[in-house]
Amino acid sequence: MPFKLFEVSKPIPERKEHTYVKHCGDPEDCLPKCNSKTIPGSMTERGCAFAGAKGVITGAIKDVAHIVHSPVGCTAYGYGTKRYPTTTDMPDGSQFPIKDFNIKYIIGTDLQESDVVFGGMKKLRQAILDTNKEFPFVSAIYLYATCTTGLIGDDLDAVAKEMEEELGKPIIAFNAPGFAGPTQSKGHTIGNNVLFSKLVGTTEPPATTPYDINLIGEYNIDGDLWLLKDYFKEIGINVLSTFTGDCCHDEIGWMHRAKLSVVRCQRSSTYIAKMIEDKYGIPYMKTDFFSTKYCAENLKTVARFFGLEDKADELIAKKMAEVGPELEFYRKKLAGKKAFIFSGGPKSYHLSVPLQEELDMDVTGVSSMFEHEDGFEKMKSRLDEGKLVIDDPNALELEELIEDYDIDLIMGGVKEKYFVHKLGIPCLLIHSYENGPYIGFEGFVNLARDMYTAIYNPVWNMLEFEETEEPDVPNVEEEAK
Ligand code: CFM
Repeated sequence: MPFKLFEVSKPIPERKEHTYVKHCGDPEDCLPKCNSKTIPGSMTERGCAFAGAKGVITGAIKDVAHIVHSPVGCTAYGYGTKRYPTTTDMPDGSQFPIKDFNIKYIIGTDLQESDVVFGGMKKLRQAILDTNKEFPFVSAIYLYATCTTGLIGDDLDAVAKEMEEELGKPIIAFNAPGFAGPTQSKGHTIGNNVLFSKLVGTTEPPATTPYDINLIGEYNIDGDLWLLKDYFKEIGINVLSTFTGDCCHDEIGWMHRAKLSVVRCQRSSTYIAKMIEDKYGIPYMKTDFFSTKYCAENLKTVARFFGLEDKADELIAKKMAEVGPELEFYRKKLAGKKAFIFSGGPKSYHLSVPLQEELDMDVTGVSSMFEHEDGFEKMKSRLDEGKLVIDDPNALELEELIEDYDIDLIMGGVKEKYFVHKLGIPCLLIHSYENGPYIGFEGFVNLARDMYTAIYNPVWNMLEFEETEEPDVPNVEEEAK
């Protein structure tokens, strides 16, 4: 195995199982170990289950107040959104009364030691009353358990039920304390289950058409959703509900009225699409709109369902004529550049083939924070012989990877960006994006442009590195003696 992953520092032997070098002859189920608890001592970049529920699934819902039942840290953590912009447009044509809509309402219960000892439900009730008084215009109030309240056993469902009756406003509890699972992925599942069981089937849309879809797992990162919505509109397809980018509380309730569910992010939200299919008989399809090739293919597949393939062809031809020449420029500039993709999971397989086939880049490997076996199968199937597939890499491993594989560009998140820059390598944000949207035809040009400007930035030629000795790793056990 050419990949000497664990030589930077003290090795963590168990990490070996989380790394796989693709050999085409290997059986299909030969994958890195994944979706398991983080190994102690490995400085993971994962998020927790609360982050998965609030940060990913519900945080983009624009007309609700989110109460995080926690000491102040989780509230502050939950306040940072994923850069999912929203409009003030409501489905009935009205406007939500608050202008600065990109700041979603988040309220904390600021638990203290006495609340931990005597219970925090009283404080939670008060927070709901205060929220209702301060923000009477929100459509619903969502409550979040965190590690602290999960451990002390506060019953959020009971408080939600009691206060919903008292206030006459929907109050929904999400019991996804940080420790509920090994990663944020567990929070996705819980978020899907709660929204499905509590909301779907409870409201009716203002109007329906024979061409209505649910666009599921599209969170409108830097405007991705708006681009896709425009494409569908041009084809003649109506997005009845979005789960959950730029969406309203009531929209979730009428997802059972769509004709088809289109699943964009397959890790975080296939769950609800499946539950809607099982209960209401609405079929779903898993899709991929990153890059011109996938976007064209998948728009056609969705359009075909409604007999609108000709319209899709027209749109694709028009878009390709628009983006083709610029993409060709970037293809020449990016050809042969080595990229490593580190996302939560899905973006690692969405982007690997487009980078290779449409931009002639060399994808050295991919990794994921929280994917499960099915996602890793897709990642592996989209890579060539000898490429790397890594579960939950830590900073030291990424550092070694950059050095050993002579990487030109890391595609990752804010946790990696600055230490990668310190190594003299560009790092492009593919979670929240640099200058998105990145989805669809125009989005792929934006991505290519950002990769080009990152790699060709003259700053990388101005850096000088001094050779330094690797410091000895202190032996904590010895010193403690
Ligand atoms: Fe789905 Fe997403 Fe992703 Fe995700 Fe995420 Fe994300 Fe991601 Mo960051 S919902 S799984 S939990 S595609 S925030 S928009 S980029 S890790 S690969």
